[in-house]
Amino acid sequence: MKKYNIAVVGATGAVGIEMLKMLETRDFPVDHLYLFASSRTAGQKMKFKNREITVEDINKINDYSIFKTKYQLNIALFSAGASVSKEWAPRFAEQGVFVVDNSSCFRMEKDVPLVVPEVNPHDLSKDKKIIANPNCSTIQMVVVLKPIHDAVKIKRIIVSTYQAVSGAGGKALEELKNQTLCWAKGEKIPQAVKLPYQIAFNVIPQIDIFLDNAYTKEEIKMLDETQKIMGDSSIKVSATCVRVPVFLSHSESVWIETEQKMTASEARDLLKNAEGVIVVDEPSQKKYPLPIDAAGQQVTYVGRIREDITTENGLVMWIVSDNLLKGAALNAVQIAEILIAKGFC
Ligand code: L14
Repeated sequence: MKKYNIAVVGATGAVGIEMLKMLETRDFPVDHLYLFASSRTAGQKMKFKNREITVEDINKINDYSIFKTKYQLNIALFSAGASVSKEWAPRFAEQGVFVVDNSSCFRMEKDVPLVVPEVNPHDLSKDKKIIANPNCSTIQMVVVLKPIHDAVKIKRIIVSTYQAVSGAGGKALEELKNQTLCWAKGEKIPQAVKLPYQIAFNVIPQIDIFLDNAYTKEEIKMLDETQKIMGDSSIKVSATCVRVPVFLSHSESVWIETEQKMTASEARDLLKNAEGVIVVDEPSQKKYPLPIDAAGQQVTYVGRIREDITTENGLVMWIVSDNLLKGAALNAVQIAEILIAKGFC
């Protein structure tokens, strides 16, 4: 079986670490693996299968042709923030390397496919070297909604998210841990640094910056990205994105209005057969998706499916998935798997 040379840029970050795990647990056909990060964490050693790989400082590379000649890279997985992506993704792509970029940098560019493998793998092509990995909250929502949209056409989505702290990175995770420990010891809780306010024992209705229309950027990403991935600019999305004191997995309360009616039991049957989706929906048994159950899992869970009592063609549901896996690292690795399966590299 052919093997491929892979780079991970941002390897030491919360998502980068999961990218390595996904490549390993999914038995991705890796030949050489190159790890890059900024000078802050370069030099660190990371384990991959039985190998120990030293993280290289990306800023020490000034001859980009080595991505092709010396490293012979096929695919680079990026998760080092939008500014690194903006600078470095084109330098890899110009050397013929496919870049799967987890940042928001290129997502809405016309010639950049924005891909969720269960939804729009057909948007990938051999000559579009930069591919964007969507926002975590958007990915888990469209995986569940696409089969419903295909069946009865979704007109409108109203969603509130309950987003885990890991979305804001490893330092934010430390912040939640530390605040909780201080509280438990009866000590004064230190000032928040990574998040806008104390997150322990709190919820914060702000993720990313505010825009002129009073929505946050995260909320507008859910609108723009849903339309692009679903290939339908008529779908309306109004989101409220909220940070909750959960380590892993985003949860979402999702209300949809459809053109034709779909009953809750029809939706359940449809979603039972949907790729990457597991229905957990037995209220009488107290069974519904929980973030602590979704953490570490490679699927998206949906439950609490019910017919809306305020409108004819409405459904309400609860969607949960690991934000670092399907919301980031897993989706990126799945895109890489499709590039290989289609023979693009
Ligand atoms: O657009 O939970 O990819 O802080 C991913 C992490 C948006 C914010 C993105 C979070 C970001 C999100």
